[in-house]
Amino acid sequence: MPPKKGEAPKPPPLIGRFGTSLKIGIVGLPNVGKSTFFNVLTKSQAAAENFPFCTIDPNESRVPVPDERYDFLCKYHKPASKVPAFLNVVDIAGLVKGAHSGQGLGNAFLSHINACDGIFHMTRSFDDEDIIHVEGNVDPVRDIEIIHEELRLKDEEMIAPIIDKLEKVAVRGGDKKLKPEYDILLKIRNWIVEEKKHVRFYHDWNDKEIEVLNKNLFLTSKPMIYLVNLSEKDYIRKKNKWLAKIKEWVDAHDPGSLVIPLSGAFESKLLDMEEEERNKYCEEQKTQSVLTKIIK
Ligand SMILES: Nc1nc2c(ncn2[C@@H]2O[C@H](COP(=O)(O)OP(=O)(O)OP(=O)(O)O)[C@@H](O)[C@H]2O)c(=O)[nH]1
Ligand SMILES: [Mg+2]
Repeated sequence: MPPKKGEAPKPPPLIGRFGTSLKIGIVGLPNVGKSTFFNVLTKSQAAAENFPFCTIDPNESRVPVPDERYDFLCKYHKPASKVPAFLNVVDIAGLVKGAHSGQGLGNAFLSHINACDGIFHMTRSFDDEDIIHVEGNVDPVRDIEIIHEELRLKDEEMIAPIIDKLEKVAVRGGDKKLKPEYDILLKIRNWIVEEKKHVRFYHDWNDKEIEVLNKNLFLTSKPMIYLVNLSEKDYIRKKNKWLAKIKEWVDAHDPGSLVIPLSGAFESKLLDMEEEERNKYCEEQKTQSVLTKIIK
């Protein structure tokens, strides 16, 4: 149910098993700037923090999370070994329509998303005739819906055998202990399959339901941050015709999730500069890199 007027919206429940190192996958259509963002994120942080970051493979990298409290503790206690919190970032290949049934690079990549705790959903809001758009034109709201539908369809596929298996024991087998779990799964299925919604969109799952959701980690229950890739010009002037539309869409469908504008082109440019030049450029343009904010 939507919150009543005047009532603050309830924050989404946190679904998932989170450890000390989080793994975030960059997801989006092909050619929207995911790898560019992955590169600037991993390189810039390694350089800025002077931390021996570890590339796990070309598509997965460890990014330390900047934290003044941590720096303060290290300075005072001078521990023999220092292990900052870090984020594992995974650059996942582009998804296209039909990916859940194996289109494009399809299914394998959906399983890469499955291994992540959260999702950076990258959308393209920059115009550039030279960069092919798989859908023919720039329309990030449509693109968000395409990606969402693929994730949802994958969950649809995933929940079916879970329910079948449980039905055998809980309903036909008459194992009463399992009946509540079965009923919860039916409710989850109804939400995903009939309502055609993401698990994350519903904020009123109760504790028992969250327990079942934690046992079966659906793609659409993963926390999502929307990254809007702008041209450098739009990023600097903080204006882009799609931003309000995307924000509106997210507030209406996925309330509570963050929308962060960035510019892959701008961040790459900064990365190629020496520190002094970079500071001067940011000062002149009255802007700064958004990478630290994203990581935090
Ligand atoms: N103009 C412009 N081009 C960009 C920007 N970010 C990325 N590109 C270009 O877009 C193309 C695709 O960028 P990638 O980062 O490889 O895109 P991707 O999302 O990883 O693509 P796939 O791996 O194919 O899914 C490259 O030619 C980039 O140079 C940007 O902010 N502005
Ligand atoms: Mg890529």
